[in-house]
Amino acid sequence: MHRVSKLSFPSRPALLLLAPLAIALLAACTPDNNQSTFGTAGPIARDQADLFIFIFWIAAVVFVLVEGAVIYIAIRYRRRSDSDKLPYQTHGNNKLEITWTIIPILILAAVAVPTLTGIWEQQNGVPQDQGEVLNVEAIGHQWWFEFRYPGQEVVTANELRIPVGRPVALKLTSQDVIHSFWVPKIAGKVDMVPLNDNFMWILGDEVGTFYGQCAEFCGLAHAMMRFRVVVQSEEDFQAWIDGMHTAADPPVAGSREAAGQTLFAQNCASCHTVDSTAPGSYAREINSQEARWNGWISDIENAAIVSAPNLTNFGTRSTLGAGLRDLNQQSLEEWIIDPSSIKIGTRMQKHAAMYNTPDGTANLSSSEISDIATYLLSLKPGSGAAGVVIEQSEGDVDGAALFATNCSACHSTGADKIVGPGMAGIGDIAGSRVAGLDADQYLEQSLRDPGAFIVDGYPPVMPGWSQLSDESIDTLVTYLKTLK
Ligand code: HEC
Ligand code: HEC
Ligand SMILES: [Cu+2]
Repeated sequence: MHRVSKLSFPSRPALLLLAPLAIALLAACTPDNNQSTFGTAGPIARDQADLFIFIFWIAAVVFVLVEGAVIYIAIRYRRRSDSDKLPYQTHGNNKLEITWTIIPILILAAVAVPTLTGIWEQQNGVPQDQGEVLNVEAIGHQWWFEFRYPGQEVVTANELRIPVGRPVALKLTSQDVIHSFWVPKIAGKVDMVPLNDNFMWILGDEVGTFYGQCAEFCGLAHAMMRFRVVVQSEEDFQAWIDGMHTAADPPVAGSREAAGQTLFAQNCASCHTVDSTAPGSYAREINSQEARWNGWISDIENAAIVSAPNLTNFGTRSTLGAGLRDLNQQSLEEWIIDPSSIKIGTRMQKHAAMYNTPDGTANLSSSEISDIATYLLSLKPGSGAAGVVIEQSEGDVDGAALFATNCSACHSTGADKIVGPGMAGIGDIAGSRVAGLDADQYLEQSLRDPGAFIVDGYPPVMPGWSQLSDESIDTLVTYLKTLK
């Protein structure tokens, strides 16, 4: 007779080793764990957790009854002698079969009622009676989250701020592959699908910071694609919105921040916007992000630009690298030197020209890196009135600085194409672009009404500059003509 062999000896300690692992995994379920779905902080997550507990108890009862019966029958009717005689064989028992068909139907029906009503309410039922609904668009990117507030004209990344107790209607989408939006203690999970909008609403009913995580495998750094939801009092939230419309104070000439600003304009501004505070800059950032995306798509291997987190008022953020690290001078320097020391596979390291070095780390000295980090951390709402354009102090408008802050995201001062054409030699070309306009007229017109002439082969994404003073426009035109 064939005997089933016992577990061979060495595998038993291996099984014992699994016990601590199982305990460690279970520890993740304690309600205080940052990503536990049990300690909830909003009605959606609470309904989901309640539904889970309800189904869990039904499953537990079914488990105990079925396993109990199996064990009881196995013991009660075990083989007691060596006799090979078959026991009495039964086939079919209508009463029993009808019973065990009906019981699961009843159980599934009982589970379906709260499940379906829950799905319906969470997808369609943004409550209108709990204060004005806040609309937010969340966009997944490999490997970070972009958040746009169309009503407030604010765009930020990786830290979603919402007012406590107010419903937030989320439009979820993705720019590349499928991601999933999940904030275990507040709500989840809904897929973020390219070219397709999904909707959900959330509400945080406790002030605090909550962990979010991409919940759909999306490539190499999927597990490192996190974010935070910061639930704030209504006043703090409004103050944040106002701050996002307040430009940082320009760095003092000669300071480390000033050096950092120039280095940033040269190395980083083609992908990152830092000045989305002025009126009109929201639309501009959405255009730029689209243009960066198209730039990347058109040459995925060698593109010099790709859509990237907006860094406006970055100094007010608390995390770095999509929720991976606390943000401070040291972590920020590490990130700039070598993003993959914090997160593998970033498009920043793959495409930013400064990482084109033998070991892939930044082609900048440590003091330059430190200046850039100091500058980024200094980006906080300044003393200026809301919506001020970044210009140098009055009477001292410097063309290079104006260009660095307003134009260098899309134009290099050399021949390289970024989003728009490189500006080297523009003074010579400008006079022959449009019949009847000399160089000065053409350049000025290009700035005052960018839609008037579109250079062949480029997307019509150049924003208007109505917010720049006449003096600044003149200064820019003069500066452009110096670029050879
Ligand atoms: C080719 C485009 C590109 C360039 C150039 C670039 N970055 Fe980035 N940057 C990215 C992308 C994409 C990410 C998102 C990476 C991720 O999280 O996967 C990023 C992320 C960041 C972050 C983290 C943002 C956050 O929300 O946590 C910082 C800070 C940053 N970059 C700073 C810089 C600095 C400083 C420079 C110049 C020295 C620079 N970047 C140049 C594309 C770029
Ligand atoms: C969001 C990206 C973007 C920003 C920011 C931007 N531009 Fe442009 N610009 C473009 C694009 C794209 C073109 C080419 C298509 C067109 O003509 O509109 C262009 C064209 C131009 C041209 C015409 C070039 C030619 O060869 O005829 C000039 C001049 C110019 N930009 C100057 C500026 C200046 C100065 C600033 C800053 C105040 C600026 N741009 C900011 C995208 C941008
Ligand atoms: Cu993802």
